[in-house]
Amino acid sequence: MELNNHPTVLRYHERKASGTPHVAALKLSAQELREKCLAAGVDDVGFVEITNPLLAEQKADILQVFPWAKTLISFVGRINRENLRSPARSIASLELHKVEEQLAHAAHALATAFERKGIRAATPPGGFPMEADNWPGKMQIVSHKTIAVAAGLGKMGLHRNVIHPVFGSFVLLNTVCIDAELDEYSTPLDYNPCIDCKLCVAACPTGAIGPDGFFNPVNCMTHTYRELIGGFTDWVENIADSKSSTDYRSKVSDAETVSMWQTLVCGPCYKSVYCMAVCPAGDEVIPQYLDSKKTFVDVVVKPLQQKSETVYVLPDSDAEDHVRSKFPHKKIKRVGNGVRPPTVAHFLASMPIAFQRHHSEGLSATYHFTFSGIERAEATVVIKDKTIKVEQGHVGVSDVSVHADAKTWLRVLHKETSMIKQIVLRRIRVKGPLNLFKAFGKCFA
Ligand code: B12
Ligand code: SF4
Repeated sequence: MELNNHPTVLRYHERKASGTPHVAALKLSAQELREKCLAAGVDDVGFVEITNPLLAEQKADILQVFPWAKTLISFVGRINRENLRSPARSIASLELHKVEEQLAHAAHALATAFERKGIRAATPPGGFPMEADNWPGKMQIVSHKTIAVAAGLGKMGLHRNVIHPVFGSFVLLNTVCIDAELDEYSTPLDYNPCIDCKLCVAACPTGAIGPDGFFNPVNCMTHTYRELIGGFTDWVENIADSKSSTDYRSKVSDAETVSMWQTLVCGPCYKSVYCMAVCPAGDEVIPQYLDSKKTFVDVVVKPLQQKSETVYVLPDSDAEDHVRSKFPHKKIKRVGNGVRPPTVAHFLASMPIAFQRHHSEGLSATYHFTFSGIERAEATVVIKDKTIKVEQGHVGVSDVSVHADAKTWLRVLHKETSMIKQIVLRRIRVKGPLNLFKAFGKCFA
């Protein structure tokens, strides 16, 4: 059959001749769209144009996957508070799954409605699945938090989660990308709902949140994502390295194996999320806190602080010290988190994320790195006042300079060979005081 005689093609020409547009008007009403989103089951919504400067950092990544995207529809799903606050983490995890599903269904229904109107629409996931090929780099296509902030749905609080003005921290986020412009876009909130009470700092079992706004994503991830991504990798390696079932059981308790099964079957079992659970911000949440701060702490914060549980930490990390000093009744379990930089570029980029700032106390030094072999790179790392700065090239005067064969350096990081052996073999050469080089290593667990 000739293509022009095909029934589908004939209908297309008929529609075209009758003037029926196959693409709807490309400037949509923000008000109408808002009503549609709320009807689809989201709890609040805002609209951001792809050219909004607040999206500058992620614009290229979004356009690479959705080159046609003109508008981002950002929305929140409200989390039931008592479920998230429960010391029974199964209840909290289930609540998070339910809200994530609710948002995914709403996003899917909206995308279907858009497509039927001839408008391209796509629904990047709220959480998992993500682009796992990019691990341990950026696996998410969109950063929902930044979009939600630009859409006026809240601001990032001290704990780095977005706090909605009404629902507070009890929200999950999602985004739909569409190929249409709106007649009106949202503006960011003119205040931060975070009241700086620091209850998230007090409740976080790993000390990942600093009272000064510092956040350690790796210490958070090692604990709360024990059964996800890198934690899962570590579990698999425990199996691979075990000589027998008895040997495996000496590393992983039966309860942990059952919990891993739960995660695989029922969705992630998060170990914590206490930072969101204890947050009193937001119009709906704050009365309970302002009525009596003491009762709020007794009823909401203390049960989580006092809970006997295992906290997963990297050996010799700030998190390990934190549990020991703040939560001596909690059990510390030293684990790996499966994060292995695959390249020197990844190693340099991941340093600020992996930095254990309290372990750098008293250290003030500049390090020059020169990598050769499969990857050539020069970098400067300055550690002082418990901060780290990584720059390309050799900047300033170094206290220690390190020349390393790139492949060998990565093998040391992956614990496939020892640093001392490679220094003796001169594949890694260190010039400068050895104690400063050792102190550098202590800043990364
Ligand atoms: C990566 C990620 C994480 C990482 C990093 C967290 C972070 N602060 O970015 C880890 C594993 C630690 C994590 C933990 C949690 N997450 Co999370 N996470 C994400 C994800 C996929 C991307 C976040 C993002 O955009 N970061 C970039 C910018 C915006 O964040 P930032 O804070 O300015 O920058 C940090 C990161 O970039 C980080 N980073 C950079 N590169 C890498 C690489 C690795 C390997 C890691 C670990 C971190 C990291 O370092 C920066 C400094 O802290 C989003 C889903 C999505 N697709 O958007 C959910 C999301 C942010 N997470 C969410 C939640 C609920 C959590 C948890 C409560 C855990 C849970 N479900 O168990 C904790 C809370 C921790 C906290 N206090 O922030 C919600 C937050 C909802 C809200 N109200 O804001 C989101 C939006 C999921 C959703 N759809 O609702 N998460
Ligand atoms: S999710 Fe848990 S470990 Fe991570 S920052 Fe929040 S309270 Fe801390």
